[in-house]
Amino acid sequence: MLIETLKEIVGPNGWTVDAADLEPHLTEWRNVVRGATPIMVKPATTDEVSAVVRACAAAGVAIVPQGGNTGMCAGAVPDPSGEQVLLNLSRMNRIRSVDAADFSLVADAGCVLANLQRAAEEVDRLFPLSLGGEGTCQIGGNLATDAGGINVIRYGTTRDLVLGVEAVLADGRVYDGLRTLRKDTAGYDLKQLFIGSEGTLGIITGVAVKLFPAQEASRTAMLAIDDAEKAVELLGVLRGSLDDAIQSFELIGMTALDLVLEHIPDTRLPFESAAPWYVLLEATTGEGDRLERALLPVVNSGLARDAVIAKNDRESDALWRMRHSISEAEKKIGQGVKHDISVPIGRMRDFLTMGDARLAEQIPEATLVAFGHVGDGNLHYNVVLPKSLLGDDLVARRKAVSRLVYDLVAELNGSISAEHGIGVLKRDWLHEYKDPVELDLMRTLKTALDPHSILNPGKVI
Ligand code: FAD
Ligand code: 2HG
Ligand code: ZN
Repeated sequence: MLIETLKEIVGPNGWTVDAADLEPHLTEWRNVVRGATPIMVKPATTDEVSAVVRACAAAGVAIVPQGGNTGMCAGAVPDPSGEQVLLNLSRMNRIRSVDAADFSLVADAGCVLANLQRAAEEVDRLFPLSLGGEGTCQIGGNLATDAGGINVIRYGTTRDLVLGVEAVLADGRVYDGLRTLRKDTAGYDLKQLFIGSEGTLGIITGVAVKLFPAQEASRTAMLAIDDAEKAVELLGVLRGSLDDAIQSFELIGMTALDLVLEHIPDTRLPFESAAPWYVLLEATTGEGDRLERALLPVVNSGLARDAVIAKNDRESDALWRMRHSISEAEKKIGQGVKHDISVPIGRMRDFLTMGDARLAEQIPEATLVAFGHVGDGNLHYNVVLPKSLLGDDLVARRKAVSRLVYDLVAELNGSISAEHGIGVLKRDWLHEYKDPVELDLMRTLKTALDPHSILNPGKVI
C-alpha cells in the first residue's frame, strides 16, 4: 500500500524497484557496507519530498536520504532489513537563482557541487567548496556531512559557506530557512541543525550559499620534505611570507603517492628522487614571482628538500590529479581502516610522532597511508592491514588500529571525524569518545525533531 502511494506521489519517472538500477545505490563507493530497500524514490520537488515523508511517517517506515553517494561512512546506504525507503535527491538538480550583486546562490539540494561552482563562475564569482568527489557529490550531501575539502584553510568548511536551508521535517512540514541574509539574530539559528546532521534531523531540499569574488590567478607548488612534522613548521613559515594567499595546504605521505604512481595511469613523480613526505599547495599569488620568492628560503634553509612550481594549468592539473586519486588508488589495495581525524594544528606534530611510534610498536604489520588537509589540522590517517589477515582476526585487528588512533586523538583534544561524518561506520566509536553530555544533547535534539525515528535511523546516534 505504501509503495503504491509513493509511486503515485513521484510519478512514473520518480521511482525504481529494479534490482540492477538499485544496485549502485545499495552500497557505498568502497563496498564496505551493503543494504536493501523496497523502493528508491526520486522526488522532483520539495512538495513531493514532503508528501513522501508524510506517507512514510503515517506508515511508520524509515527513510534514508541519498545524495551523490560519495560519502565515506555509509550514511546514505539503507540497512539490510529491506524495509527502509531510499530517497534519492538527484532529480532535484536546479540552480534556483544566482545573484552576483548579493554574492549568493540558491540551489536545489540535489545539484551536483561542480554545477554550483560553474554557475558561480558564469557570473564572475567563486563558490570555493572543492573536493575530490565534486563531479558527483551534491550540495545537499555536502551540507548533511559538513564537507571540508581543499579550500578550508581560507574559506572554512561547508558550514561557513551556508546562508540558508530549506528542509523537510520528519512530519512532512517544510522548514523554509532559505534566506540569503548575512545577519539574522531573530531567534535560534535553526539552519545549523541540519548542517552535519547526516539526514537524521531533516531532508535538505534547498540551499542558499555564499559566493566570493573570482580569485586572483593561483599557482600550484609541490614540496618534498623529510618528515611530516616539518609540514606544520613549513605552513607557519609560508603563512608568514604569503599570508592568506595560501588556499590549500595538503600533506601527502610517500606510501599514498606510491599507490597513486602504481595504480593511476599517466601519473609521475615531479622530483628526481623520492621523499618520505610531500606538501601540495595552492596560492593566489598572481602572475609575478611571489611564490618563487617565498619558496626559495624554505629550500635553502633545508626546511624543504626540494620544490617544484607548476608552469601552467596542465602541470597544475597533473599535480592535483595525483592528490585527488589517492582514495581511488588506496581502494585498489583493499579496504584500509580509514580515520578522518582532526587535532589542534599545534598538536599535529605530536599526533604524527606519537601515532608513528605507537603503530610501529603495537601494529607492526600495518602500512600507514596518511594524507590530508594538514593546514586544517585534519589528516586521513588510513591504515592498511596485510591481505593475509581474514575473518575475526581481521575484525579484531581493525578495531585495535582504530582504538590506537582514537585514543591518541582523545589525548590531544581532537575529533574522530573532521569532515566525513559518522554514518554507521563510526557510530559506535562516537558513543565511546564523545562527551556524555554532548551525546545526551544530540539525543534530545533527535527526539525533538524526529520523535518516531523515521529519518535515517541507525546513523550517527
Ligand atoms: P551522500 O554520500 O549521498 O550522503 C552523505 C550523508 O548525507 C548521508 O548520511 C545521507 O543520508 C545524507 N544526505 C545526503 N543528501 C542529503 C539531503 N539532501 N538531506 C539530508 N541528508 C542528506 N569529503 C570531504 O569532506 N572532503 C574531501 O576532501 C572529500 N574528498 C572526497 C574524495 C573522493 C574521491 C570521494 C569519493 C569522497 C570524498 N569526500 C570528501 C566525501 C564525500 O564526497 C562528502 O562527504 C560529500 O559531502 C558527500 O556528498 P554526497 O552528495 O555524495 O552525500
Ligand atoms: C580526501 O581528502 C578525502 O581526499 C578522502 O577526504 C579521504 O579516502 C580518504 O580517506
Ligand atoms: Zn579529505
